[in-house]
Amino acid sequence: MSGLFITLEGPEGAGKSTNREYLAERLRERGIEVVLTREPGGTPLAERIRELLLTPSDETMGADTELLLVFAARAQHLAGVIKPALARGAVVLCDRFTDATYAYQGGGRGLPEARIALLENFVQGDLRPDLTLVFDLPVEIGLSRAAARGRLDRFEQEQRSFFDAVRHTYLRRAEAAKERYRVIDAALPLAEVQANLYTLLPELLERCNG
Ligand code: Z5A
Repeated sequence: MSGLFITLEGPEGAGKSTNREYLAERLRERGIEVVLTREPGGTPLAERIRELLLTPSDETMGADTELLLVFAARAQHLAGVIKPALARGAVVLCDRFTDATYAYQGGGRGLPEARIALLENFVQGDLRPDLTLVFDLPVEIGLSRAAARGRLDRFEQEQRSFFDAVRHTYLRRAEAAKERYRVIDAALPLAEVQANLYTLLPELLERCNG
């Protein structure tokens, strides 16, 4: 595959969607084809699975059910959007991907990493993001940004310890594979976050051309 697969990760309210638009603009103004997408979701069927995952319900969803739904949506998304875009050389900017599964289903729900890795290999083969931007910020700031938006989704209703584990998992993964991850301080004012993202552009452009 000749495109570039960039994922944006981090806890709720970290600014992934806002900064995904910013990065897309910077790349498009240089004539690069950018595909913006998100997980769970990205295709009509995967968006229906997203609804199942995010909508609070009286029936408790089992952790393994949640894991399988996440990967079912991912399989659809990969086949329908991500792989075709990479095959024609586009840059794919994806709001969350499998790092979120390690963070939420692994860290948050406590599922074994080996179980996640098994599904990762099954669904993705050897496809992994080329670059992952982790937007990091203290849990309370992210939750207050999410709360300001109104009704909380099924994940946002979790306990504080869940979000601590999510953040810790992201940072641990970024520390363990520095060549793939860039950690961005998302607690800074937006203009400063974007100034920091701007400094990554030469590297992104080099990878696009390489
Ligand atoms: N999930 C999972 O469990 N397993 C998986 O494998 C995957 C996902 C893929 C949906 O994600 C849920 O799915 C997610 C994990 C689970 N958990 N939840 N909830 P989502 O990406 O749709 O949900 P989210 O993380 O909650 O998105 P978000 O709250 O929209 O966050 P965001 O995209 O990172 O932030 P934003 O929309 O760009 O910004 C939020 C607000 O903060 C907005 O008003 C901005 O204007 C403001 N903002 C942004 N940056 C700043 C700065 N720097 N300063 C001040 N204010 C700012």
